[in-house]
Amino acid sequence: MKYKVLFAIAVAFVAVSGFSFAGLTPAQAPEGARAYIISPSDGATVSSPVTVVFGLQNMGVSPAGVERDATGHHHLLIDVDAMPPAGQPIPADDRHRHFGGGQTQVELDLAPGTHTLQLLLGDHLHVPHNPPVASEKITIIVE
Ligand SMILES: [Cu+2]
Repeated sequence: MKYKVLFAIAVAFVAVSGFSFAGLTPAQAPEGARAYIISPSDGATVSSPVTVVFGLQNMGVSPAGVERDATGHHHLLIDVDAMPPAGQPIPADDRHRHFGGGQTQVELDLAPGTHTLQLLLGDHLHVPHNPPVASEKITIIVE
């Protein structure tokens, strides 16, 4: 639950420093930045728990709360249809998972059925970069 604590700290920082969410300036995405899901592969049939491994090119991973150029932390969107809005922190709930500790993989408990997974990088304040660094959305079948 470390990511929830880090998220809370970042939200508290934003509140204290008086920024409004709408006024956040997203971090610039470096040239050629690319997020991708290393595994599972698109269309795979898997069993729960599912190990999801996050890939990132031309960009580094920093924990939430650490402001450093050309870095961010991973978010995994689970069964999310619409990309979270630009210029705002990515929601934190069961379908928008934050990896604010700088993690690059997760063991996911998923109910049997079809699910989609997509990565979205966020900056130190959990705001998607400009332009957003997101993976392709993959579909998996959980037995
Ligand atoms: Cu985050």
